[in-house]
Amino acid sequence: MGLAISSARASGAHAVVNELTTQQMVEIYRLMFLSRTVDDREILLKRQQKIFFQVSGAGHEALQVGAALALRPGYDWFFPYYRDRALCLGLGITPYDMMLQAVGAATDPASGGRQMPAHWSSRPLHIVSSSSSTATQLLHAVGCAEAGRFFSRSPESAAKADGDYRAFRDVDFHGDEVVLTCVGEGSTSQGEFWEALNTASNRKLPVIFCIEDNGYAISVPVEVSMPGGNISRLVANFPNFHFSEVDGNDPVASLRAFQEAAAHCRAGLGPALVHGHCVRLYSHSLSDDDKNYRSAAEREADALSDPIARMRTRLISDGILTSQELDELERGLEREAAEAAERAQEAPLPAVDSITTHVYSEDLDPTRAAFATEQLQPSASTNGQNTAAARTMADLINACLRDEMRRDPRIVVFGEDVADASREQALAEAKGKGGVFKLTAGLQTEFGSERVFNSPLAEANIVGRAVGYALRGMKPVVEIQFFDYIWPAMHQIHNELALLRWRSNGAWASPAVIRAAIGGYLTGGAIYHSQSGESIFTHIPGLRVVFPSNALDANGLLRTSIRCDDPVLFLEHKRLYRETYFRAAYPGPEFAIPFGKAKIVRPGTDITLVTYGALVPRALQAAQQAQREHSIEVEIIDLRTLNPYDWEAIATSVRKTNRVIVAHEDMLSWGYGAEIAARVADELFDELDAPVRRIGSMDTFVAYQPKLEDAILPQPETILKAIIDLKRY
Ligand SMILES: Cc1ncc(C[n+]2csc(CCOP(=O)(O)OP(=O)(O)O)c2C)c(N)n1
Ligand SMILES: [Mg+2]
Repeated sequence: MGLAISSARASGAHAVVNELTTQQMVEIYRLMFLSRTVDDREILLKRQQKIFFQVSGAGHEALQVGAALALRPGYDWFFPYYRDRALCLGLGITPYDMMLQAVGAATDPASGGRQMPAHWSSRPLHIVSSSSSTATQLLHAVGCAEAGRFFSRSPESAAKADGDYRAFRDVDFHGDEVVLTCVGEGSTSQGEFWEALNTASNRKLPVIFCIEDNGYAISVPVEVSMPGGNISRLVANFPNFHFSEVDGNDPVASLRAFQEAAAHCRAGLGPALVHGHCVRLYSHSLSDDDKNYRSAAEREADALSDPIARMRTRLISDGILTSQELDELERGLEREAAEAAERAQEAPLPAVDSITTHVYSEDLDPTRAAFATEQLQPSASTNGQNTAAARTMADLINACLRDEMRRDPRIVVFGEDVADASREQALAEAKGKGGVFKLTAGLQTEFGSERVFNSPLAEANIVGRAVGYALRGMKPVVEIQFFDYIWPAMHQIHNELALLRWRSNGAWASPAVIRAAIGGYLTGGAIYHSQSGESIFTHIPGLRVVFPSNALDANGLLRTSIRCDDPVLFLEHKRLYRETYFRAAYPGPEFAIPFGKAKIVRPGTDITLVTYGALVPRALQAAQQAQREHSIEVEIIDLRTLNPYDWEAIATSVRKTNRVIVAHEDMLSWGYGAEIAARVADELFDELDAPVRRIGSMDTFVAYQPKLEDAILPQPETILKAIIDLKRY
């Protein structure tokens, strides 16, 4: 026995084979049985309370071994889900690696003790760290395939470069690579499944979607979650797809299905969907008991379809192995699993002081001095652009995007309406759209439709694909048209984009930039075009949040966001896009502002006013009036970046003024100001001569009628009143 995995794969990788060798048949069985016995060993450990969670792949082994042997680890790309133990063993993850994750060891190569067992990851094998969120990975697979295609078409863009995120990871790609992603039939109800099929189909991407259909999503049977109960019927009309519906209990049929799917993808014909019918032989996980919702007859029928028992019988009846030889093979595999479990229990546990490692990039600190080029004086005419004229925030954001896209060929821009015109021929007569606020105007025309393109109207699609692009080493700078509609992408932002680096213990990262148009004061913007909500995002570890108040800062901070190695949410206030004040000359293509560096917009001695975004000009107005009419000198601090934020600037000012107001446009309760106020109270209590005051909008939404909008959002008068009140203490 002891066949190398590669020997089974070698003859199966490139062509569809009709006959499998004896060795290949044995290898298939070996992997299937190994998977089952590792599951059984983990179950034992869980019952002994030596591990803390178990979810098995029992019943899914045949389908997955078929997938593993049809594809090439470290060449193709893999976005599995939690049942995919046999797939991952087939690709080269060892039982010991799996046990290290089960015990939560420091040396767990998938996550360093951070993720539950069965949350696979291996950078060398191209198995991308999976989350527990069902179906999010499908969009990552799509973005990954797009990035692979991009690098294949412009290989020069893969070159390393110093001074930004590109310095830290090697890029690898192959023109005929395919991306496999797996999901249960229940999870196809997620919108992200359909969003992934949409783009894979439309862009003819080499993605194989494997639907592992065991008939249940925990306790919910397939006919309840899916109209008609059969996913193959529902997806049949997607163009460019190769479809196959296969007996997933038969590893040979499954292998053939994946070989055909891979051939379709490698030939550039489009994606494939392999729908495998399999069985879930155990309960959903060890936290579930399927006797509570399944009949005995049903469970017994599934047991009769056990793919391992079937394959065993086949090997004997085909004369490949005797029952005794199989017994020997199985005992050996059981020993392997048991030894792996024993060894893993000896492994060192993660140190508590390592907990915060890899929340953010350990390689590139966006607060570092190298990003501090603010002092650079713009030359008279840099990069062909006239620097003399005062430019709006919208202009200077657009200018930064242009400069960075010229400098860094890995930047792609996509989102709703961001292209000049998807039908390029229209540009012969039309001037182009370039975003509903025109922030991306002209980018498609200059950089082409491979780098600037429209997405479907689906925010999770935008961010999910951005994760896939970024983890391959590209720099997606995507647009969320209105902050009010960021919520469909929230799952991707919170559980994927911001989390990938930490959960994979630094092996993977997705440093994408999300630009979002935020805020009110629009007169008629109403509820769904005026929302704030930045504190919801500053509450997400791993995500940088930037909120410029003026044209120059927007330019410099966007540059840092793009060069940064962390994911960034870049908030652009719609009201500030074209304001007449705070315009600036074009500062040149190297102008950058480090994160975490606030700006004293107005020096003062009496009160510190901490703010950002659209409240900066409003605070300034109030401060000027306070000086004129009440002789109060207010020091205004524009935070500019909300995570990280410049605590030193706040503390230094409060030590001087002994009074502080935190003001923002977002709602007062549970807002960003609450955090700052609490920290001031905690760390600067002795410095204070007055309570910490907060200003925010009313705890409601923003109404359409201007009279109501004015009352809901904080105005200069609101700020002035607080200034006067606070000075009285
Ligand atoms: C987005 C999301 N919602 C809910 C859950 C909880 N959950 C975990 S697995 C599961 C059922 C998945 O069923 P299916 O996709 O058929 O896969 P199976 O477990 O049957 O292999 C649910 C509801 C989750 N992990 N993620
Ligand atoms: Mg299922």
